[in-house]
Amino acid sequence: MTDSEKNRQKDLFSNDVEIQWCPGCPNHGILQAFKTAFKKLGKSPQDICLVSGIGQAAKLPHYLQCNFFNGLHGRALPVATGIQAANPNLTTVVATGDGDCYGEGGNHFIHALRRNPNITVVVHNNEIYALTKGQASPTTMKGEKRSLQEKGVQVEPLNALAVAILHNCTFVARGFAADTDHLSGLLADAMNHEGMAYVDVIQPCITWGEHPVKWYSERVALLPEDHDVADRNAALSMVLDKEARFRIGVIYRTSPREVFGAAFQKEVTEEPLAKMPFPTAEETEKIFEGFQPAA
Ligand SMILES: Cc1ncc(C[n+]2csc(CCOP(=O)(O)OP(=O)(O)O)c2C)c(N)n1
Ligand code: SF4
Ligand SMILES: [Mg+2]
Repeated sequence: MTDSEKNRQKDLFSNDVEIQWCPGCPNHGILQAFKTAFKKLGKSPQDICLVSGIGQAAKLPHYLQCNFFNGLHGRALPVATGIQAANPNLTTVVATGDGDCYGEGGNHFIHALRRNPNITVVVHNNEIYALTKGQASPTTMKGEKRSLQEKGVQVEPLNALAVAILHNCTFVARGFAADTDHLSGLLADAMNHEGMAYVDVIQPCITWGEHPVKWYSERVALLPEDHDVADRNAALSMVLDKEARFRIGVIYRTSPREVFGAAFQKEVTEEPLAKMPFPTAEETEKIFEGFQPAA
């Protein structure tokens, strides 16, 4: 490879959009991990579609050179499910926050687990609503203070990893935004997996969060070597164990099951929408005729 080819490959996913995250925010590490993972898999920008809602996490697709859809807060999962069913050749990836995915989009999260779309879901879990200045999110630990919860959060956090394992999500992992090398490996594995692959990323918020990155780095450790990723009970025990909440790696991985797009095509269309010819003007008119108000 010549130097100019190497540079082109290096910058394949970079664009010139000004990054709005705070300097030093570990979201920068997640962005880097995405670029490395795409390159590891030999992807080109046109192979990928990133989908997001609203929040600091949801800005990630702005900073990557590829297809993307940035929509409403909490609504990335149904959009990504539709995109993947319409064009199964795309590597469809959701970048979302703990508020976006488990709060406003919590209902979609549960039903995406049931449908099993062939997408990767990456949650920047900073245990806070960062964009709106530091309110508690569904993953804030009980007792921790936030900008609105001045006396500390009164309820236990949502255990989204346990919910995913219980609903037989076939790839469940935890990463750390400050360990970019490890995270890029997890993201590449997740994107290679058929079916919904879910990666919850510990992402300290250094502006509104309670602890600095160092506090997390001192606690984060790899899963034990003897952890059996195919053992669902072991995976569940791991995510129910509060002491193990900083363990990173693939927690649960099992054989793929039927993905939503395949089931959808059997029921509704003969082939993916992206492969079907555009209807002619006459055919389109005919479709609309069916929607005329009754006289
Ligand atoms: C329906 C709706 N409710 C609330 C908001 C306001 N809002 C924007 S971002 C956000 C929180 C985002 O938190 P999270 O998804 O954790 O992302 P982070 O900023 O922490 O990365 C909220 C409540 C909104 N835009 N739309
Ligand atoms: S507010 Fe927090 S999550 Fe948002 S960019 Fe700054 S450090 Fe990162
Ligand atoms: Mg958040």
